[in-house]
Amino acid sequence: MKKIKEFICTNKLFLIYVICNLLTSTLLRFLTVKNYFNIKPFIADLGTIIVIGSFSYLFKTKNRYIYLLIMTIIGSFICFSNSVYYNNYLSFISISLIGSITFLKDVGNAVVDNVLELKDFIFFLQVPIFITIYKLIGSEKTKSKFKYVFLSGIILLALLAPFYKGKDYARIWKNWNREYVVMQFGTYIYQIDDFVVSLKPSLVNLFGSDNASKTFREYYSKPNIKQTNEYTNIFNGKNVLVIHAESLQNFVINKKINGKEITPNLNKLINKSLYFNNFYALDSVGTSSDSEFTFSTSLLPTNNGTVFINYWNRKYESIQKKFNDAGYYTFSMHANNGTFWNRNIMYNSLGYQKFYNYESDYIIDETIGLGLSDESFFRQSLVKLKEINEKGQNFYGTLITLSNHTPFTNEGKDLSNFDVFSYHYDKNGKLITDNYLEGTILGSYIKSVHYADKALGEFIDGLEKEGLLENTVLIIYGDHDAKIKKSQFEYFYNYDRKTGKVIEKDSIDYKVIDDIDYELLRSVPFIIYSKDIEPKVIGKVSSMLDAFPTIANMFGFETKYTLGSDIFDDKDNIVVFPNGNWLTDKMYYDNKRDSFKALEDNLVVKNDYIEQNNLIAQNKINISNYIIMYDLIRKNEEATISLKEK
Ligand code: GP9
Ligand code: MN
Repeated sequence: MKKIKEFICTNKLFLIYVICNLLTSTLLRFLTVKNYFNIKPFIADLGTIIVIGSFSYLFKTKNRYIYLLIMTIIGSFICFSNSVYYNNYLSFISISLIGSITFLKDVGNAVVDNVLELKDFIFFLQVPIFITIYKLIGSEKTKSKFKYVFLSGIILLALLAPFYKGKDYARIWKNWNREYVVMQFGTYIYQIDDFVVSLKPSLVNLFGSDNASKTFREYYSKPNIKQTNEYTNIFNGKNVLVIHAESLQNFVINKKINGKEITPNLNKLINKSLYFNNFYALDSVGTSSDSEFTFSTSLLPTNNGTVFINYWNRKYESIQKKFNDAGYYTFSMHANNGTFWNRNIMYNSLGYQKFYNYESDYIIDETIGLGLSDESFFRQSLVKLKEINEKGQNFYGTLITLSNHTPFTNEGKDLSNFDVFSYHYDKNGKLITDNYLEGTILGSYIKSVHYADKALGEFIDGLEKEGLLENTVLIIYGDHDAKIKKSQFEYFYNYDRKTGKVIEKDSIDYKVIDDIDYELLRSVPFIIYSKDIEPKVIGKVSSMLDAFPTIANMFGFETKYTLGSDIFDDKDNIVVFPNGNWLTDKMYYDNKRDSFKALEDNLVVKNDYIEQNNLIAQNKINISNYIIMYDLIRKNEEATISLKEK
């Protein structure tokens, strides 16, 4: 006790450093993942802070302060960036993303408006506190305690180690569920872990590739006999236009406000199409680019960086290559910089023959948000499509929209005048106008979607007029959700339009939106239209991973490495999210919390069911990552060729 007291009296600065950093990292967890009652990350942070701080004792007394101050500033910066990142992506920042950080610049105001919040700056508070205390107490001339302090930090961590399960260690090694690692191991271990894991791609070809190849071979060893179904070959010889609809979420479809449809044109099209209304984008930190990647390859986004940026030089089996092989002209059209998301490079790997993009192919005559307005983009694209069609060769083209991108306004102005006010009569019969969604992000989003729908409607009319729909399959998907906060949906669904007030939280009519409801709300529409298709709504769960196998079947293509399923195959489907959560028609499983939500009444859950699906999800995530990181498709193809030559 005496020694401890003595240590406290003579090492005040060190203790202040520990307390400041511990409180700051704890605050980060409280404001993000909110795991207030888990002591493990707290101890893990404490141990790590002590170990890092112990190195200060290797310096002379006056330099110890400088070292601890630098560590405190780094600590603040880590917590600040994670907080900002979490506001936007509900996840923690990764070093492997540094390559994509330039995109913040292009998104411009969207970042400043939506991403930074006042609370993020609180993490820097510890810096002036630490400096002020140093000024008050000055340098402490104590003997170096490096050995003792370092060891006590290590012992603390060692004592904690048995409280983690094998599963926790597996996750720290793979680090694909970043929130989980922070929730269990605290902020600093996560950040160190991320650093190590992020270095892995560069070291990847040195280590682990044999193991990955073995797992890959085992996974694909079972013959994949594809059953035919009523959709097999139905589209042979038809052209394809895929519309990548920016931030188009499913909840707006067929929804009316004040008696008016938000998306009248999409609704009209859906009535004549195959409409998958329980469909999920599986985007990760690569947002738009992840959805393009998953749609094209039926592989998942990687948990290390972004495929379009970090793994563009791998070999992929892709929908574009299938159409190339079938003699089609394949292209993509997008009115943003071709370099955005590294598309100009990655498109060669996917197999596109041509990329019509902003720099060379579009006249920027009307700007909304990030660039050319959707209306102008579609107008100019239609002219190009006419020319392409006139050449007589079959084509497969993707059109990427832009206007419905966060912040869903154009320099602060709404994108359409869709009415999101609410009206009710008071007891004297006087008409009262309530703001309702006016002035909210959700309100701006709805107006923006209404604009995007109008632009799309004009495009479809244009295609029709030019006869381009006669022999063309039109495919539309929402690329990801709009990242609108849960509280906005709670407001939206609990607003009582008769009174102009939000229903009381304790009322039985109050619709609580929990984390899983929110995940389910993130669903996006997937639509396949063709003149001669029998319209149908497909309620079975499905995802971007299933797009390629489903479309391939309709055109009679065989696929070898796809991880999704043909949605029309007569079997249950599973949606595997890149963070390990999964969804079936029966339940949504939250991998981070090891909990689920039943989606069927009176569902009897067998443990086996969860275990089996966990295994399926794990396998798909692992195989996908292995293929991407270790370039296994290339290796496998090369091995097959050299075997044939022998
Ligand atoms: C940029 C556009 C938007 O060209 O596709 O990308 P996002 O910000 O949604 O990833
Ligand atoms: Mn996008």
